[in-house]
Amino acid sequence: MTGRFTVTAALPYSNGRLHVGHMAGCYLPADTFVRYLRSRGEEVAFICGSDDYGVPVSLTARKEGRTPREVADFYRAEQKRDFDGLGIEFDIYSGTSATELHTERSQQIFLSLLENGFLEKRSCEQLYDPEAQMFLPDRYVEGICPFCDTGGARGDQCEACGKLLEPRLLIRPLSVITGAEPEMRRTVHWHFKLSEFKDRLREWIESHDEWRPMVRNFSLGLLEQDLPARAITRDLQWGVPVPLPDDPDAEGKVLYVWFDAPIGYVSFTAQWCREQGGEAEDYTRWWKDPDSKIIHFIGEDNVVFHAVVWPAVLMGEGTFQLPDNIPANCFLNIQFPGKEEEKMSTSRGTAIWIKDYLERYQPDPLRYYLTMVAPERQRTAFNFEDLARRNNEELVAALGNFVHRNMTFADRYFDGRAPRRGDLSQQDQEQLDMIAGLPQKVGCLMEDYRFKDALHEVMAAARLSNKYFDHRQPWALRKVDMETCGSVINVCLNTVKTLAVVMAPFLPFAARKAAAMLRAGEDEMRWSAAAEPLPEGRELGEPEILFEKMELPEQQEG
Ligand code: B3M
Ligand code: ZN
Repeated sequence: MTGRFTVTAALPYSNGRLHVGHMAGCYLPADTFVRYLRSRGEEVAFICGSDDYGVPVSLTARKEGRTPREVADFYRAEQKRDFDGLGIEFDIYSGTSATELHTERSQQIFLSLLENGFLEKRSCEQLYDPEAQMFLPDRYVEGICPFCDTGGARGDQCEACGKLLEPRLLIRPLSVITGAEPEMRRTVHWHFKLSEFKDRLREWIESHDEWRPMVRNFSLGLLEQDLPARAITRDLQWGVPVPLPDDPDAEGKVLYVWFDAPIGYVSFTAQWCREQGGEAEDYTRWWKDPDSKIIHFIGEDNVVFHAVVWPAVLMGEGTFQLPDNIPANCFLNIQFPGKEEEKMSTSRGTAIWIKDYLERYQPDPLRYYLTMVAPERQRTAFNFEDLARRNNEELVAALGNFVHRNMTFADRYFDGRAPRRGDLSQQDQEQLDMIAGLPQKVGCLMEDYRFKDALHEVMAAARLSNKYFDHRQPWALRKVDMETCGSVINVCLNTVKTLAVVMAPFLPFAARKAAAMLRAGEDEMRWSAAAEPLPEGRELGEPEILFEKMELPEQQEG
């Protein structure tokens, strides 16, 4: 795996703060992956921003008595704080309503599709709210899902079964704004002829047998069914205007939010290129050059849009590369003490907010836990007690302890310097071999998007290293054989260095501290330098604790 990577994470709707479910879904794995690539010295663009248009933001604006633009600007800034606090470092965090480049790019892609014959203007029936006097697209309507019978299904997609919906397919639909029973009215919309891409999509997805089975099977399953042409315009104010000034039918219409949102990845890349002092057009390097690999990190509910609709749009447009992989995570449920596992839900208040967590705790333990329970293959659950326990038993007792006991040992008995490596025993050599193989082992798993397994390898190495330390007993050797003791500490400090490099994508804050203690520069912290020996005699920094013990929420009260 070498070259240039365009890595995106799903654009959150700018209508609320972010919780642990969002992070586990796509932002944390994306950030971990990007940190790994950068450590390998790859060229990476890490692109994200908010999804501002459409019904979700409009509904929040209505509820909060603000304009959609105010809501989008407000939450975009708040979300950025959540990301910063957790160390999720995008190259750009923009917003679909925050740059003209997005309007231009979206309109241009719409026009290309029209020109290439993949759009069709059609008269159709839509739900209309007679009280509010407006059409009710997407989430403006809720009702019963015709596929799985679950109530409270939203007009765009059923959360329970993941199927794409249309408001008029809902059983007993009601207007979310007024509660009124909607009536049917005729309107005109541009439809995207998705079915024309069926064969190409199937061939393309089938050629990617390295994708996660959930993503592959779900998408291939959709291609087995009918793919009706989908309306990509809406009768709304808030959105990218349909760019057909000479067509009276286009008046008062905007692009559907799921049409313009993925284009955000492209327009934000253009904005970033410009901010870097280049031209907006330089985005083509990241999106049209076959040497660039495009990787979309998303949550399970977004698979249909990223693995089917968006690639079809790109095929229809004709000049873009298709995504190389779409690593989607499943949902993260939540489990409160003494309760059953349940769905994380903003509206029911069953979520843990990043902002609340960061008021009390360090970011790394949350990153650690969310990777260890990551829903990479199936849904898993967040449990706060489990987080605290794993922090204490794993981060503090294994990884943190190994680093700390060696840094303090060198500080105390070797004058704060890396001791010389003399003759090595078989155990010393085995420890060095174990560490030397670690970057490769962890790296292969990262490249396979198996972040949980990769982190397990790091932790297994930390545990073995503690065992090595215990066996070699440097505290006893110190009294009888300072030379051998020095060799053992030398091996251990080299272990700290390798661990610091391989933990960095997961635990960037702790890794930075460890690097500072080793006085290791950026070059020494590269993936390829992970097992290169630390210079003997190197003056070390002050020993510091990497991870604090976490108290369980109940214990704090008492
Ligand atoms: N905003 C849906 C969501 O937040 C949507 C993702 C857009 S990615 C281009 O789940
Ligand atoms: Zn359903």
